[in-house]
Amino acid sequence: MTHLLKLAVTLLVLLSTAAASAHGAEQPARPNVLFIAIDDQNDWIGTYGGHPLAHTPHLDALARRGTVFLNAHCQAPLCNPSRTSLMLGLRSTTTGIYGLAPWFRHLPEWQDRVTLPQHFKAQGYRTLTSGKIYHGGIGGPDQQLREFDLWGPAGGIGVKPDGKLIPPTPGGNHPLMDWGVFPHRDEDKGDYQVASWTIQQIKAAPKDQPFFLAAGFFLPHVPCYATQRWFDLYPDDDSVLPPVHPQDRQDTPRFSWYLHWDLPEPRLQWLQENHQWRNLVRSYLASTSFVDAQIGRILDAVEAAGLAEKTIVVIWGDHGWHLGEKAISGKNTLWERSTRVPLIFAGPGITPGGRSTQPAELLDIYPTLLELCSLPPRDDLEGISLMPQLLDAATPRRRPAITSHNQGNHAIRSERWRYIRYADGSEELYDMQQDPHEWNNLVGAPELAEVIAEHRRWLPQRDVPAAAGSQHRVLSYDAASDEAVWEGQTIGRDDPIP
Ligand SMILES: [Ca+2]
Ligand SMILES: [Ca+2]
Repeated sequence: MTHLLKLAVTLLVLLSTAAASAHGAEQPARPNVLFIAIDDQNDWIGTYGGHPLAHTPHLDALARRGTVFLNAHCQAPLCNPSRTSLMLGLRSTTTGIYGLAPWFRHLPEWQDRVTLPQHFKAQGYRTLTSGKIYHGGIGGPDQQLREFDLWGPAGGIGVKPDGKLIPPTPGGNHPLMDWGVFPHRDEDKGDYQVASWTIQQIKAAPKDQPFFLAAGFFLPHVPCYATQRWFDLYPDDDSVLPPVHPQDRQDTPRFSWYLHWDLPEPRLQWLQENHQWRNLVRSYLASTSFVDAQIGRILDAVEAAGLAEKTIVVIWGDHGWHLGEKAISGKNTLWERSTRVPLIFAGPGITPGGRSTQPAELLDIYPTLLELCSLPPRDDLEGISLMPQLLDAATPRRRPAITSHNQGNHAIRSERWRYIRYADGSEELYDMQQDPHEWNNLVGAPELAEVIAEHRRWLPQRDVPAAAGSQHRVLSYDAASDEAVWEGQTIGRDDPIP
């Protein structure tokens, strides 16, 4: 070898080493993304500590291998607005998508908006999906192929009992309001099939093209049906019940009821009177453990395929769920039980064992994944990359997490506090360190005026009315007439709370 050639080889080695270290040691240039959603999953997950008995060994193991955001919150406490926000990288207060309709492609301003998977596709990724990622209503095969390259099973409930397992529920005995154990096979559940299809895609993944693979689990969304083995993980006694304060709503504003005024999800009082509270709690926990097992099957497949070091895993829930807290079941609130969600990242470039208590938003997933995969950043996203926390979980974040439910109603969650402001100006403040169940509304305390002022600063500047075609769980408020309208029905100031 000539002297010149030796020099050239040395230079090349030096250059490639520098390029590799710029991306972190041994980190693949374009890792795969495994993007897993869990519907209506609150913080009842082992590593989150939201319920002391929650049995989720696979999520807990993933958390140890990655970084967990313990103070992560949805941008809207409802499927369609939360998922639309995450996938577009925009708040519901920017799009006006607050209800279960419209599908954002039906609005001219978002018709061509590049979603998270579309951005990956434009950068050469193969995009695949199954189960519930979007809320639905996407349209026929042609429209579907605009969103993802390949569509697997739709998932959902799967096998159902012949009739409802619980007594008729108030507000029309909605078919989804059901839960319990009945004899069936796990293999016949929609979520099992979503996991099986996802595993097949991992096994068959082309070696020369990275993938963005989305899997959306339906449970623990109601109806929470599970087989006996998942119920057996939980005691059949009242030790499973979450702590509730019997007079908890005495210091919450009347307007807080307007956010979930008239819904099929039963109130706590109905659950108690019909001996369904414990059954619902066990069914929800059983469903969570079942989904955890499906996620475990997928993660095992990633490992078996030798892709663990080449695949970013991100797991998120679209919003939480109340199981008796604040006198209700369901979502559609601005409290912790409804806004706090699992958010876990693992894979190349992510520090193992990280546990961040900094506020994080689902909105942050989009820019974070772009940075993790070294894709071109975008300047039109409202989230902020979590990369600093994925490297060092203690890195502070200035911005609190913001959740909105319809125009004018917002929660601001900082590291210590939750501040809520409703459209009629009524407010709440909770000290989450001293009062993790949010039992004591401190908003009137004069010594906390500065805390309140600091949190008020973060109320969204842009706060648009509901978009055209908005339907289901849509609330509007007119300050001039002090009139609130819930799903087209005016709520009077003295109307009894349903
Ligand atoms: Ca949901
Ligand atoms: Ca209270």
